[in-house]
Amino acid sequence: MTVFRKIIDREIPADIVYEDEYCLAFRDVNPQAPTHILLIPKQEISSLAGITGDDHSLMGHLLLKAAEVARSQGLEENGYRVVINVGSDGGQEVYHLHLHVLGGRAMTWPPG
Ligand code: DGP
Repeated sequence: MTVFRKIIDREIPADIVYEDEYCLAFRDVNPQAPTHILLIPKQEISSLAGITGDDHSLMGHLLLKAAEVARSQGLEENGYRVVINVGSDGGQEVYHLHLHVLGGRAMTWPPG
């Protein structure tokens, strides 16, 4: 079980900004931008590499909600970045699929 399951189950606190039947969004404990939100499915999927065809509507839902959360946080005008880290080279630390929604500053490219 990961720390994100404990957040879903309210076993540990988080600053939750959005929740529905399928997903939860909360502020990253170690923000890398003025606004840094994590959006996770309630279903336990370890990483993007673990999705299957059965997850296609859930994945679409997550992208729609990432855009909605960004809009609700006032990020739409200046733009923002959505990131999914996958595996060790991708920098993934928590093995429960999550989308990072980052904004409030100009992002650089290429990413580190
Ligand atoms: P990643 O490297 O893509 O697996 O990102 C994991 C993120 O999760 C990282 O930015 C820090 C965040 N994080 C880890 N533990 C907690 C926690 O207990 N609460 C919150 N809010 N964020 C956490």
